[in-house]
Amino acid sequence: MSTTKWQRILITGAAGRLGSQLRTGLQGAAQVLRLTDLRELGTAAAGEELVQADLSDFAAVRALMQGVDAVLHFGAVMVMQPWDSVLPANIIGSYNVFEAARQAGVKRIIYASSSHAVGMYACNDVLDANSPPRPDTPYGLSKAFGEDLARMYFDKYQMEAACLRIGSCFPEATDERMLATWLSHADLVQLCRCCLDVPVLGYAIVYGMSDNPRRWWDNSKVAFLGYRPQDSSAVFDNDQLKKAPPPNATDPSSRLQGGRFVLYPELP
Ligand code: 15L
Repeated sequence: MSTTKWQRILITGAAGRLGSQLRTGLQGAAQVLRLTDLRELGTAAAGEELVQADLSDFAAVRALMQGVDAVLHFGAVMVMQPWDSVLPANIIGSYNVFEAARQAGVKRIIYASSSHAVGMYACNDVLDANSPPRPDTPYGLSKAFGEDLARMYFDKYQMEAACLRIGSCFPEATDERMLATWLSHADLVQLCRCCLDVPVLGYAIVYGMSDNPRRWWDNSKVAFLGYRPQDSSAVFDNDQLKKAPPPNATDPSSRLQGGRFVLYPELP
């Protein structure tokens, strides 16, 4: 279901892997989509405004926020990155986005958190909206910080927020872990639309996964969002994936939800 209740939605990280999916998938979700990234954004389609900006520059973020009433904050460095790049991009950048949003009177933020905010839980733990972070990397730590930012700006200023603990959002599931963590691009778009459309969002922690038969996450506490994933990792559960060595119970990368990423920085 599309909505036009939003005047102008800002998407950060709009040239990125997921941001570019939102750029096309959320067409029509607002009268105007303002897209920002550090990188080149190409040519503006109808209803788009393109602004290249560095999220670690507060003045630039304040300017980005003018006239915006909802934000999808997907701008960040990727998971296997050292603290030196995580700090300006994910920590300072996210602070700037939330604070500038508050100053501009933004009503709602959809924040791209990550399964790496909870990557140190065991694969046989079942997590829900009340599960506290257990980050596995500097990146995961920055995502936990972003969830706390969202919590504070909702509690103090009633700026509504959904923190999406996104699993593995790729065209296909390519390893055994992804049978649990996979999120299709279409389901990501649907999830974001649900968070934009729901009349009252409040503060919500949501797991970004498709309708996977194997699962570690329980979204029942956020059923009010109406998210109904249409895709499933079952279609990838074939001999190709089973060629990989079977999980070793003592190896942290098989035992923990963050998978091989929990080994960072020892194994890049
Ligand atoms: C993430 O948060 C990354 O952005 C993505 O590249 C994947 O590696 C994903 O996690 C994952 O855990 O598979």
